[in-house]
Amino acid sequence: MNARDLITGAQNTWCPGCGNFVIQFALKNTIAALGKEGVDTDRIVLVTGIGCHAKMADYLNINSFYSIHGRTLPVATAIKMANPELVVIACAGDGDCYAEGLDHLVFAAKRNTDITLLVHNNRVYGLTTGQYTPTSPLGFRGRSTPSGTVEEPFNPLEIMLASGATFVARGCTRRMDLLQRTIMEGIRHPGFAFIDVLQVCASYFNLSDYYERSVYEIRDHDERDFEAACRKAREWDYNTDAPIGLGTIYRAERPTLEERLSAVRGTETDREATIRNVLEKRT
Ligand SMILES: Cc1ncc(C[n+]2csc(CCOP(=O)(O)OP(=O)(O)O)c2C)c(N)n1
Ligand code: SF4
Ligand SMILES: [Mg+2]
Repeated sequence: MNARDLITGAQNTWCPGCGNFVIQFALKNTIAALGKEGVDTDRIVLVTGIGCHAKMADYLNINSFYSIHGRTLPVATAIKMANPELVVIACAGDGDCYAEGLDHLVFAAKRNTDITLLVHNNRVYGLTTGQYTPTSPLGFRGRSTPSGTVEEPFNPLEIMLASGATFVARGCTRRMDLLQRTIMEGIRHPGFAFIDVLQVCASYFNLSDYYERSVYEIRDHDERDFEAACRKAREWDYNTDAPIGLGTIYRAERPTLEERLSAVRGTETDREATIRNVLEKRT
């Protein structure tokens, strides 16, 4: 399928200037490029949460599952487990994935399920009109914090490194070409690929100028070096001014959850044998 055919006829309700358009464009081009390499578009499944980002499921003409807020990753994991042949891409919001669904994010990284996750990190609850999220900076004034938040944000890249993610990257909607390259790298990575996408929310947290002056493309960095990745992740704390590196900061090889399960499928583990013995004694 060519890139033009990947946009549906659904009425688009994203605000003018919303960074979601950039993510949509990058995803569409990536899927079309995969198609040219022989990846059947029918093998690709998109899973979304609930929020402005989630409308991607309505706007991209591919197999999709519009899930529920905070539960994007359990649904994506189930799809991959049921059919490991599928290419599973998940689009989640920062509220969706760093607040309500944070535990699922940590476990997806721990399990190394072969899913590519794009977090549309606009650092605000967009759909519900401007409440703060775990990555809003200290003092953010929004619908639920008119006097400014009193909480420090957390750094999702550090959380992912600590949780065992095998691919950790950051993109920004102010740098579409680099974002597109990073998404392709994430999809090609065999394992859980985490991409935090700094996304401009034109209506409730417009950081266009700030990102424009702060972001840079990471070069001369050893992605296989965990300590170097931690240092790179800590360069910017999502709060104070510092250069914001974009691109892949960490990559490692580890068997995926699906691979580990298929290795034991058909064989009886000690634990399964114990359970069977206990059940047989009962009957
Ligand atoms: C279980 C559940 N909790 C809360 C909500 C209400 N809700 C819908 S969207 C949303 C926030 C969306 O923010 P985010 O995930 O950052 O996505 P964005 O709109 O910014 O893309 C919330 C709290 C819901 N629909 N379901
Ligand atoms: S509220 Fe923000 S994230 Fe939602 S569509 Fe508008 S600009 Fe985009
Ligand atoms: Mg958000």
